[in-house]
Order: sequence, then structure tokens, then C-alpha cells
Amino acid sequence: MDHEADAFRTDLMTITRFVLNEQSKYPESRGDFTILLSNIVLGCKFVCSAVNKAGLAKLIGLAGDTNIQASFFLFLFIYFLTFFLSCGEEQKKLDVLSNDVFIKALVSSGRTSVLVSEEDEEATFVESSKRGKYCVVFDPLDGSSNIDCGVSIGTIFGIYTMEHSDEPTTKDVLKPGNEMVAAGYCMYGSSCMLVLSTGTGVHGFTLDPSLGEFILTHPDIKIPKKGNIYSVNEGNAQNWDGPTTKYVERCKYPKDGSPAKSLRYVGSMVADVHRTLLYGGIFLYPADKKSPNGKLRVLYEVFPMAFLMEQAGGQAFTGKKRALDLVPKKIHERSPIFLGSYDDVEEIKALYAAEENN
Ligand code: AFP
Repeated sequence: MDHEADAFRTDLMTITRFVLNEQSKYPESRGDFTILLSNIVLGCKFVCSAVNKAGLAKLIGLAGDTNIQASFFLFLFIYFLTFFLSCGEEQKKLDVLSNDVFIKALVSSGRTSVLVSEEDEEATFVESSKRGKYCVVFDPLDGSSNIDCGVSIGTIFGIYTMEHSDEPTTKDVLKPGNEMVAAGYCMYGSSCMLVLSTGTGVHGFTLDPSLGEFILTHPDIKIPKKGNIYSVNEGNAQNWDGPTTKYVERCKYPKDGSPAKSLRYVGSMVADVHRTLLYGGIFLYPADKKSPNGKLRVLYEVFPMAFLMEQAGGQAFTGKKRALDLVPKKIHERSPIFLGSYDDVEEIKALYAAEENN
């Protein structure tokens, strides 16, 4: 009997219900944000479905091209040759497809004016008949070098409000991250999960594939105050600066008698930040001699993740200042980033402060 009741949980908190509830707290609201968000959610569902099918489509496509009368060895030769030749191509296609999906979803929402995507060199200015009061910065498929091995990848987004009705320009998105009104990511992994903050905490929704709905599974996520995991590409260690080198050394050989931290690094920001958010610890992509500004992009990687971390009780630091206080000058600008548990980020902040004092 209970089983049956479980099958008809129409009282579940879907993401649409959640956002409508939030909207009802602001009686003056006209529902523009709800409409924008439902278009982002639609984009995530499309990309999730494309990512899930990617590996299968490649195999089915190849099998279909093969003459079943051919000898077994010829079959194997063509199969593997085509498989390897198609790897890079497939990856590129999924990036481009995801970008198209989000641009179309955002423009057709009628609620956006400026869009900045990792995939496009220039910002997209929405035609006047379809314009709205929001600007969206996003990376449609972050971690795409991980597609071919089936590792988690994701979409990252941040939302700003236009404060005027003049012609939109890039100035509308070249604002500090603390002016974002919402940020989130969708992770395409063993499950598809959307993590969102509209400035009132961080909430996680898991896609129920049978319903096609994101269900609230992780309400009010709080990052542990201190963690025991550090996450960094240690292959770059020879080029790090003093404070980063010292910090990672301390993770491995703590001086206060505490146990060494574990290292976890996927190389997909969404996956690494998601784990950090849930388990605690620190994610770092520091500056190094080769990349003095680090690798990650301010608008659609650093800011949204920093926003989520702060909303969950953690911190995000650039090596010089609070990440959300950066004011980007270019839409694809990069910045070093250290984010995660409050105490862990506090430690790296102290090391940079000590270096500055010296
Ligand atoms: P790709 O999209 O090229 O895979 O880059 C992913 C990414 O921007 C971010 O998701 C990772 O945290 C970071 O790069 C990994 O960079 P390294 O490969 O240099 O460690």
C-alpha cells in the first residue's frame, strides 16, 4: 500500500514549484525570473539527454555503417578506426550543440538581453522584440575534454539584472559577482543534478528521468566548516607561487598533528565543486608561472561557483581578494580561485596575507 502511495507522490517539491513558492514571497513579482529559470531547466534537460546518448549514438551510428557481410577482421578494423577518428569530432559537436540549446532557450524565454557563453567569442545581444530584463553568463558544457570517457561534466550559469532600458552592452555583465541575482550548475553524471541559489541558500534538485522533473533532493545545502579533501591539478605544482605550494604541502604533511587531507581531482569543475560543496574541503585552480591569471573564467566559472559557495557558508578567494568582489574588464577574463569550506579557505588567505606582509 505504501509502495503505491510512493508511486503517486504528486506532492513532491519540483523545481517549478520551488521557484513559484519563492516568487510568491514577492507580491510585486511578474514571474519573469520563473520563466527564465524554466527555460534554463529545459536547456539542462536537453543537454542531459544529449550527453546520455552521446556514447550510444556513436556506437549505433558506427554499427549501422558496417556491412554485416564483411569479414570479422575487416569489421573490427573499420570499427576501431572510425571509433578513434570520431572521438574529437563527437566532443566538439556536443559542445556546440549545448551552446545552441542554451542560446535558443534563453532567447526564446523573452526575458534576456545579453548572453555570454564560453563557446562564443562575442556576447550575444538579443533582438529588441525578444528582450527582457536579465543577462545570463554561462558555460554550456564545462569539462568537455571528459566527454569521451563518460566522466561527469556540467553546465554553469549566473544571472544578472539589467538596471536600465537603454541599448544593452557588455557593461551589463562586466559587474562584480556580488551583483548576481542567481547562479547554479547542472551536473550530468551518474544522476543529473541541478544546484541553484537565488540568494537564499543553496538547493539541489535531482532529475527523475521517468517524470522529466527536477525534484528537490538536497534542500539548504551547507558546506562543512572544514573538510579533509583538497582538489587541484598537481601536475602544475612546479609553476605555483609560494602560498599555494605551502598550502598543498600542509595538506599532505600537516604540522598540527591532524591527519593528511585526501586528494580528489576530476578535472571537471562542476564535479570537483559539487563534491567540495557536499563533503567539504577546498578546490583550487591557482595562478602559476605559465598562467598568471589561472585557467578558469571569471564570469561563468569563478563567479557562479563563488556565489554558491558563499550561499552554502563557504568562501571563495582569488589570492588577493574575495572572488565575488572582482570587477571583470573582459567577458572571457580569467582568475585564480580557491573555494570551499570556510576554515580551509581561511588558511590559504592567511598564507597570502603573510606573503604580502613580507
Ligand atoms: P575543458 O572544458 O577543456 O575540459 O576544461 C575544464 C575546465 O575548464 C574546468 O572544468 C576544470 O576545473 C579545469 O578546466 C581543469 O583544467 P586542467 O585540465 O588544467 O586541470
